Amino acid sequence: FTNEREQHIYEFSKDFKFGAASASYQIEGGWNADGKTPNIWDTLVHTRPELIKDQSNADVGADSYHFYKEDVKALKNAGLEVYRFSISWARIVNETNVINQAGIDYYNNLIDELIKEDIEPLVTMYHWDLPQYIEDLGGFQDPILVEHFKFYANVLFKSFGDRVKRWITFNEPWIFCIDGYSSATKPPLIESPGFGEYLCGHHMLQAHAAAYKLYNDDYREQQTGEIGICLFSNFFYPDSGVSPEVAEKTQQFQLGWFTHPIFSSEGNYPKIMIDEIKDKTVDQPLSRLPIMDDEMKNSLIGAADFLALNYYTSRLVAPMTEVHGERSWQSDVGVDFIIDEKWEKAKSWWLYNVPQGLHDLLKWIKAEYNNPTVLITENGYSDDGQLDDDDRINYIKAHLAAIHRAIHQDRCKVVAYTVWSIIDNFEWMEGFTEKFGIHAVNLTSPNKERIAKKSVSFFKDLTDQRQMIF
Ligand code: PNW
Repeated sequence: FTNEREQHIYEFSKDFKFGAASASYQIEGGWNADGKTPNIWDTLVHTRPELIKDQSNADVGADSYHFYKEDVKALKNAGLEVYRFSISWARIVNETNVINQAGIDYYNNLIDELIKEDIEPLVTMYHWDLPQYIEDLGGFQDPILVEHFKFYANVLFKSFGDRVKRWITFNEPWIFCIDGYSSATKPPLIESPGFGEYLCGHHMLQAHAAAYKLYNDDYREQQTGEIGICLFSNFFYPDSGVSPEVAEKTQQFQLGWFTHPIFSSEGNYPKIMIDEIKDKTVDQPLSRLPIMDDEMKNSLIGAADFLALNYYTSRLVAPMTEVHGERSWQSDVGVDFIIDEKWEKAKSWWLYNVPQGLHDLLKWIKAEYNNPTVLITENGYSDDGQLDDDDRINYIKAHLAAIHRAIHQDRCKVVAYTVWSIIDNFEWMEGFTEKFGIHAVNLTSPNKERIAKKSVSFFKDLTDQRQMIF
């Protein structure tokens, strides 16, 4: 009688799509199969294995390169209607910019299998696995990235655009720019805080705009699809003694960095971000945040048909007490992030269950950008991999309830939800020590069986009945 909460029935219309997500490096294996060249993750796990928590790698892993049909069955078992997966750039284009037919064949087979089972392919073009040869040219710190991405995007639209109707250019630039080019906590391990992350973000935006324009100019009329970008965000609440303006500034620095150029009517980086970074660049004639000229600004305004949002958790914004280096994104924001002790923690050190943050974030997006179409493309819960994953079910239900409130109380245009993840997989620097899947994978068996967890029956019931009780 103490913790009893009033229960509600939440109904989801047929138009709201449920699915699951994955990413190429995390599930495929086949790291050097059939003409695939190395990417920055292959390089990291082979040259610096000690940086991965369990010294593991994804050379084979769940081996979706060979067992993709099992993934499609897993989706079907859960009654899911959308599969968000990513394409491995280094499988499609090799270092001499020659197209690798075996890579094209692999994704053709996967897409055809999905369509046969009536599951929509939702394709991420880039989920962190940059071909090593492009990194060797400077990667996201060099404008050459834009030309290479455009070439790659053209191959994807031409090869798969007859069947793929929703494209996502980049997954979570906030993470891969800061971790990859500023704090050196993920590949390519470049430590250039206060510069590298902004340069990376700038070229990422240019590459996004180039792909969007290419789709508009050469493919949209015939293929009639949509193209968006996938952004990660927390929702930021002010800690006691911190003003709402400071929490708002933080939101602009994290999500606004990429949404303001694309989804606002005025374009460019958020003004507060431009101003704050310039203020903190006193010894430099130029700001560390690259200047967006009018051409770039105009190429980005409106350059997305939807926002793909990855939401996992929230933070409280507190005065800065830790040192974040002389310069960095964090010291530019000028705050620390802390958590509320009441928040329930998952296995991942950063993941706390704060469903209200998703509702508040969706309201923020609606108000800030005139109610864009949003797909929740990642949300999920990590544990030790137990099949009775009640905590995961509880986390997912709470977030679906938050989405439901955002849709029905606030008229936010949320149209889909793809849970992270369809199967347990390689969790980046954490290796296989944290599990996010709704299916387990028998990694030691030759057939890599996918084993349904309890959360699969939750999704099966939800998609059958289009409602849940929570
Ligand atoms: C996402 N954080 O990354 C990625 O898109 C997935 O590839 C990944 O497996 C999944 O979430 C789970 O981690 C995140 O620190 C990385 O708040 C870090 C954070 C959030 C998401």
